[in-house]
Amino acid sequence: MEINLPDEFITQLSLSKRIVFFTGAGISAESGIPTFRGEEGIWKKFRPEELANFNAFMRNPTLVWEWYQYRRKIVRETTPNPGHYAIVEFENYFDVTVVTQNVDNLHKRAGSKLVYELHGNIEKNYCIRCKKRYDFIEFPENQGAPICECGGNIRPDIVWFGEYLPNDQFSSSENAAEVSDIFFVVGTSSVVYPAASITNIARSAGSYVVEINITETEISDRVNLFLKGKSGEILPKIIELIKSEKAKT
Ligand code: BJW
Ligand code: ZN
Repeated sequence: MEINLPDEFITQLSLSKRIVFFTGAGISAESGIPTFRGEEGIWKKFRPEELANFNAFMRNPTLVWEWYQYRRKIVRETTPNPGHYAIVEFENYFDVTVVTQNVDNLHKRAGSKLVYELHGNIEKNYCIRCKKRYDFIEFPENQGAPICECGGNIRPDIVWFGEYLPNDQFSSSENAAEVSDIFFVVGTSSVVYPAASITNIARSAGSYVVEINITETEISDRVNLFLKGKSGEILPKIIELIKSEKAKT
């Protein structure tokens, strides 16, 4: 795949110190994890209002729990892809912050050091009554929704529709966007709020916004640079470019 990296972007890289990667389901697509929207998206088969909100969970905890068990299995069987690893490599050259909407834990598994998780983590759970944590525990399959020792339901630590984002993760992400020199928006449709508002913060603060996506999105006409293609191919190309520029100096 031939990608064209304009001189303006190359200059911008050479002047930059702080980089934020704002990522969505598309960065994990090449690991085999389905995205949410679009032709291959999971919401084609499963309706979000039936599975991804608290009322749905209370109506049918087992249905919702089994849905997450199914997704956990997919996540555990996959590995990070070259896109995740390229982001880790950026740490050799810049101060990198990853702000992810993904719950799949793949950035951390790849080795990224600073990751803010805006929509939670599928490997984490808590009791809705006493808030006891049940993180990184493998629950047995086909045994229904687990119950805490206090009698409350255990739920995945994922932000469902209508729920607030974790305040510390969100405000730290806003701060990182505010002081970033380059802000990459990778593999997200940018339709889910308030997460998508982080890009507006970066843009208003004067950060150079680069979008990487296989298709144009809501924000493509408002970014400094749109790179069309797979993140697992484009991000390693940018790393190659950085290495060759460093070799010149
Ligand atoms: C590639 C690629 C490759 C593919 N390389 N690219 C009306 C207007 C505005 C807002 C609202 C509204 N009605 C309701 C709201 C609020 C709502 C919202 O934003 N809804 C919109 C959908 C309309 N937001 C909320 O409810 C949030 N909370 C909130 O607002 O709290 C305040 C409040 C409190 C109380 C009452 C009322 C308000 C919470 C949002 C939580 C989102 N949670 C989910 C997870 C669900 C659980 C689960 O995982 O099962 O988070 S939804 C889902 O979408 C998930 C994702 O993180 C999120 C974003 O999706 P993402 O990552 O962008 O994926 P896709 O599939 O959309 O896009 C993938 C992209 O990748 C595509 O562009 C592809 O082209 C690309 N791609 N392969 C590069 N190889
Ligand atoms: Zn409990």
